[in-house]
Amino acid sequence: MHIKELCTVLCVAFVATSCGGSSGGSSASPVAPTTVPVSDDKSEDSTDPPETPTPETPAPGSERILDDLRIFVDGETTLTVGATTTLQLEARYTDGTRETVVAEEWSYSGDWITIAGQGGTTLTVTAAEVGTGTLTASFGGQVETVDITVEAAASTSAASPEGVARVTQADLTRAPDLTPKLIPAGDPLFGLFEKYIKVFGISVLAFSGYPDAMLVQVATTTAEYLDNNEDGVPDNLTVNSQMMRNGASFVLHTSTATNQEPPQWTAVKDRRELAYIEHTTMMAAEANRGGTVCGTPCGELNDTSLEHVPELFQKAGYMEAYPSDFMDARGSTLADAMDTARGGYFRTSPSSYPDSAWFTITDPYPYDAQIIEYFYWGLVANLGMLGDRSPRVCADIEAEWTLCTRSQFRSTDTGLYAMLTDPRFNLPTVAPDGSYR
Ligand SMILES: [Ca+2]
Ligand SMILES: [Ca+2]
Repeated sequence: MHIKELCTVLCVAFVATSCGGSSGGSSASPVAPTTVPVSDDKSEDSTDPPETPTPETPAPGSERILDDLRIFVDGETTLTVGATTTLQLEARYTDGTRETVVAEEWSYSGDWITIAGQGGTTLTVTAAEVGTGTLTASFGGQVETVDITVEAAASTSAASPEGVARVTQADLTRAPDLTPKLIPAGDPLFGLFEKYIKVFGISVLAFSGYPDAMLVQVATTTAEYLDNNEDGVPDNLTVNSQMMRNGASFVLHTSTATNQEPPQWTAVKDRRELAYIEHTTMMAAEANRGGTVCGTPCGELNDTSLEHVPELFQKAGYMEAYPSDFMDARGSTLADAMDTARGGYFRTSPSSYPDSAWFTITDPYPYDAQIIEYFYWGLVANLGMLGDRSPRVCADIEAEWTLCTRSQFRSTDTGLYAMLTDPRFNLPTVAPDGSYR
């Protein structure tokens, strides 16, 4: 193996340059340097930042004598494939002074890392493949070695320390398994939630008592919206990465009280184990397969996931991935479209709107909440999920939204329609039908 061959060379160099020297800190064994863990050698120093180089220069006529070298690693000495770290070399002198120096030579054993860059006193290395070995620097006739381990990148796709329900990098591009899974004993969320399904960048968390069939329905709707062409990968990876980073989660509960926080959520929401979740959308047990946006008022089944999934991917995904277009504040492209739809800018809902307005919500929502609502109405109208699907819905919603059919929406709300069809955003073009792939 490369490691052995090159290590032999380095060991020879090590013996030749350090035997009998005053290199007290360099305890790497000349017999088997790759087996000496750096933590045994300099556990106090190796991961600390180097002290500020001492600027003092030797007094005239005197000469500093090099006593020791130390390699400082920025971050971990265990890397994953593809990770980068930086190293610096510090020279320590017999008079107690020390300084960061430019190594005369850096070398390493094997192919497990590559030198990605060298500038001044800094060396940048990238982990190339799984392996362990040493990285060596020479200066002033001495040699110093640090052990580095490279682990498989797959380790980053293992269950997160935040628990099995936390979306990982690997989940982002993996076709979701739409069967409910129990939070296992020992998991950080065990006892808080009962079960979960992960769908690309979103985690669907359900409290105990939530019907499995509805959990599956929420996850299915989520998959259909996020992977609208149903090819097994999300249509907008940027948006899903954003949702992964901020822990976007559905919280499925069994409370039937409307307009108040579900007690099951109140009981756990401030737990430290849930601190990674920055965006949530609550959903009661009204996600019926075959249901519609209109639901009961139209004599149909409710499926509130059709409304709530767009709400979460707007606020936790699109808004943060494309702030100038989707931010829930005045001045974004979406906000401008909404102001047109309401016949003007209204910071809070007015009691009446200009006759030209078609988004005429009077519920006392703040401006940011109105934008999420507006985005939802436009999206589902464009997907034909209102009057095209449930003709009776038009009368039910007309106090708030009057563009009931797809054709009404497209011919009137040209601002939002342009956003929904902008190829940069890859928004859904087909209504979810309860079946994914
Ligand atoms: Ca897709
Ligand atoms: Ca489908």
